[in-house]
Amino acid sequence: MSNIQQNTACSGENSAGQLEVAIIGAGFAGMYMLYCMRKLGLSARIYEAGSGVGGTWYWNRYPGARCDVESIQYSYQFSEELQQEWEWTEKYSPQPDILRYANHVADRFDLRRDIQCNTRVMSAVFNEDSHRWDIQTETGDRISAAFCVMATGCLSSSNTPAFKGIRDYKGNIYHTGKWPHDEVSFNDMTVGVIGTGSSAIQAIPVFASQADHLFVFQRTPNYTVPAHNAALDPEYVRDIKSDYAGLRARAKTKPSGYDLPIPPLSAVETSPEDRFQTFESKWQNGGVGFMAAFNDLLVDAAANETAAEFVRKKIRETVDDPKIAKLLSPDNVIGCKRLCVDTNYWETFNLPNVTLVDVSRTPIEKISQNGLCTNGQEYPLDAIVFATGFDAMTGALLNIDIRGRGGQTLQTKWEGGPKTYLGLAMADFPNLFTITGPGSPSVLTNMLPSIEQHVEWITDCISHMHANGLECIEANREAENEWVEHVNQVADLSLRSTCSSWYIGANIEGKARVFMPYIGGFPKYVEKCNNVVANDYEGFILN
Ligand code: N01
Repeated sequence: MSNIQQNTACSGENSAGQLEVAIIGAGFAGMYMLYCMRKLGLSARIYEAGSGVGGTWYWNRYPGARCDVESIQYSYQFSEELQQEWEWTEKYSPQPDILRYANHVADRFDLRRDIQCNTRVMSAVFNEDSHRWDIQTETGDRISAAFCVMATGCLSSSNTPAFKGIRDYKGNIYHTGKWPHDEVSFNDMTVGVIGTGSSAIQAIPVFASQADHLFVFQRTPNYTVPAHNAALDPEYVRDIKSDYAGLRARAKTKPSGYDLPIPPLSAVETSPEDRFQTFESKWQNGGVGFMAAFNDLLVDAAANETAAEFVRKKIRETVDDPKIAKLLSPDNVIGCKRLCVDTNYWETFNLPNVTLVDVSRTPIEKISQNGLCTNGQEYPLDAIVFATGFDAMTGALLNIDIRGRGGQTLQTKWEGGPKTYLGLAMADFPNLFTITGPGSPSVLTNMLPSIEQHVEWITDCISHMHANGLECIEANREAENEWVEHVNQVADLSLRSTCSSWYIGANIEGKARVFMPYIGGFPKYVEKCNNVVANDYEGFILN
């Protein structure tokens, strides 16, 4: 690991004015974008709402938070030196390690002098006279930029359901996606957690180890597989580092952008005994690779049910009380909502200080002064944790007042669901790019390679424009419509589009129900992006 002194703050001083590229967000996407713009010799600056870099890993610092994609792969590949010098110590790194890595990158590449923290962007308006973006921040900066790059993240706008009485509650309320920087201790407290998604499933075993009593308010049970996290074997790391490029190249041939072998085997065509052995070996290996046991788990309902029933059996075997086991057992498609990865989640419900409260039929009525009310009963609580997820993919963008040609707002354009060309750009919003926007593979892939692919595409595009004296690039409406239609069509081929998940916006009241990420897989998507360039930026208008 480098001994460069880590500076967790940003050092970019407040400065308003003219920029070539304004970048919104200092997560992994924003930082790499800044790095690439500097390489092109362009003036670029990041505006970041938080007080430090790291994006998701800056905000989601709840106990138990870790990445469930192997860190060896959930990392940048643009710098061989960085790959070689950084030492991941665990298979699935905890949040503090990933945040340390983000800070290391900021220092290693001297990014901080162009990162302005504590600066929330409120609006970005395309000025049709100057052909530039006029950007305003909450702190009063006014910036004019030729290009505006939204690196705002897919899961960064937290969702707090508007329960009655929240304001009257006397205890502390936390959201996993906006966890305080100071240490939170639940020792000797009675704590309630709302939600049983990935965040809750990681946090619940930790809360249970601290709290006097933990109440888990569950609306829908979720499938989870064990992480079997472990320290990384230095010999394995040496092997990877001796051919990191090989690993990265293999990963890019996989739909998930993650090097995970997918056997050419169908679950329904495999004998029950062999099928069980395959699931068991994937289970013992741990992690999201469980869904790669067979090639038909996400396209064939009968195949999917074999995996679902395998997990339900594990729940019955692990949880002592059959009634609790039943309540914890999902009955829908496994992998439809994002599969969770845990450490001792089911086991936690055998502890005497943990109570599962089913709110599926009797929703949470209100938050009272002293706790939470459901089914006519008040649960007195010293603290409540909302593990209630995010307004995914579109929330962070729609929180900014973005206006394109003719003053058209993004809110209006996306009324019926997000519309983009390749998840990268939009008709009527010239010179505005979204990194891992809706309509790109993003959340269905390993985010880091997807981010790098987008940043490099945008960088090549801006470089092309400069080389050819071009001022504006904008998706053409027909190409955008065709892409949106294609994104919907491929979504329909997968079981993933069949349930009420955040992928289709179902977790947010009033949000249009559209399957937002592109499910066609990383290689197909990259091929499409490359073909667009090879065909002279097909589907874009340049002038
Ligand atoms: O959020 P979620 P999350 N009353 O939306 C419940 C990524 N991630 O933060 O299912 C009662 O999955 C809701 O219930 P239901 C990952 O991509 C990655 O956990 O809507 N309950 C659900 O149980 C993940 O998918 C890692 O019925 C209410 C929960 O809140 C994504 O982030 C770690 C409710 C929300 O679950 C989001 O995960 C963590 C209400 N009114 C997260 N409203 C990695 O390791 C909502 N709920 C990489």
